[in-house]
Amino acid sequence: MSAMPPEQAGRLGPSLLDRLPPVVRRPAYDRSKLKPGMAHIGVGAFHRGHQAEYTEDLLEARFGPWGSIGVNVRPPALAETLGRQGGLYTRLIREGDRMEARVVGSICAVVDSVQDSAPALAVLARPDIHAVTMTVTEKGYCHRPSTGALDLGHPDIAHDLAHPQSPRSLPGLLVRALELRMASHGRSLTLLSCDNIPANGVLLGTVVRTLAERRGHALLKWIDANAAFPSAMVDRIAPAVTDADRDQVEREFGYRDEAVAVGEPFRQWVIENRFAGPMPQWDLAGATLVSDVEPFEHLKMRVLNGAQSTLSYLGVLTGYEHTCDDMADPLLVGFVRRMLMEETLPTLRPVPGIDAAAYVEQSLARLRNTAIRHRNHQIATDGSQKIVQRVLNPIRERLGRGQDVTLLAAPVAAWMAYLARASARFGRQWPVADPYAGRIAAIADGIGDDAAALAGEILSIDTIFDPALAADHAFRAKVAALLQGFLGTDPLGCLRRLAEDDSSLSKSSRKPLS
Ligand code: CS2
Repeated sequence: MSAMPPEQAGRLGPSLLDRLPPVVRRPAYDRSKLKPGMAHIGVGAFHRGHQAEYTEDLLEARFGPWGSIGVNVRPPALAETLGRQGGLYTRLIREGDRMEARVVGSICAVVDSVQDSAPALAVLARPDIHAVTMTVTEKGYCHRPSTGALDLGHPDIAHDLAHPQSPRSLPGLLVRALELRMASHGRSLTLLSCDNIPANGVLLGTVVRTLAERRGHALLKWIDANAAFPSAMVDRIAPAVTDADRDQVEREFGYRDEAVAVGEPFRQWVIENRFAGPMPQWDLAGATLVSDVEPFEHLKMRVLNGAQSTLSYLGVLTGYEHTCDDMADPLLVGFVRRMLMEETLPTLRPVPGIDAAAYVEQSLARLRNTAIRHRNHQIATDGSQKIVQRVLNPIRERLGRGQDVTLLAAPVAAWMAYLARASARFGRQWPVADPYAGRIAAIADGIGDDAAALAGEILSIDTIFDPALAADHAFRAKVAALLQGFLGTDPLGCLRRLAEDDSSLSKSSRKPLS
């Protein structure tokens, strides 16, 4: 690769754009003319690797006032990284030995609003902002995962009910921004969730309306008439960025970039075509606009994300570091393929233009990409917020139809084992980040290794497990049996036994694991 001469090396920023090495693609539009038309809350690696790149493609295809103001409401602050670089960053696409670099310019400013909501509110209430998009992770919505209702007991929601003008939660921030818009220019707003949650627009609409209702009927009425909450399915594997990635940019391209983003070549964005006002035409950049996102999101969350979560828990239990390490183990790959083909696919509605079995193979191929160092512990993070849409919903549907869930019970039990093994009782085998980590560790400390009692107690957490599901005897028994194995000295022995003794799967079809 041709690096920039060392004497010119510096920090990425607008003044460096004309001096980037030719191998780095740069904005093909005049960035000095870029005006903001939307804001994005949560400018993390995923946003930089996905939506901001779609916007960049759109600006190149048809230039318009669709720069994005990045609003950052959680640490780390962005002022010294992306902010100091004028919103510019390098997006690296990696696959095998191949790497492709592009400096993206679609984020035109960055606002940190971590301690105080005022800077964020000032942006969200601006009349030239027509859309607010967001990636705040599953737990940012302050909902109960089992039902999608706002969790009124959430400490940030309790705070926002008492102090609505200085909110801490995402729902509180959006309600206050809508209130400010209603009271000033009155312009409509589209609020587009880009998080991996089923019916994310419905969920966002629910948490915002529930909170707004408490602020008064007039605000709720205004929101119903002037705001839209379309759903969207987003997809690109974008692991946490490491020092090695930043150092590689410096070494190969000759400049320092503190806001590098890394991703795989594949990307997809399916957006519900229901907006409150002007919107960027992301369809010109490859996004798909549809009237119903649900079949797309079920396919993606149950197949790709379901595979990732399953592999992450089983992978940690086996001692592997990354998804691509899990994918080098024939036992794990065989199990996951079979789970998806036999139990997950039959729960899916047909998706226009996509063959589901081919999608499974494509997903597994993506997970095999050795250039994407996606840590199992990263994917395992916040599992309590992820397993409902990835695993529990297909399980519920199958049980409702009297179908078997032997294979899908494995990720549930593996998730329980992952959290239990992080407890003092099991020797704190790894640190866990999950809002339910403390509660489940306390359960494990109290119960110890009685797998049936442990599974029963975890299944009784009704904000995660729908009570009817938790009460299903067959499901409980399968989870308990697998959990016993996953807590033992040979955690994957039970998967191996499933593979060797197919009859233990109690299935009519008897295909070997391969
Ligand atoms: C991953 C997702 O960490 C996780 O939960 O499963 O971030 C996944 O990589 C993306 O949804 C892919 O689009």
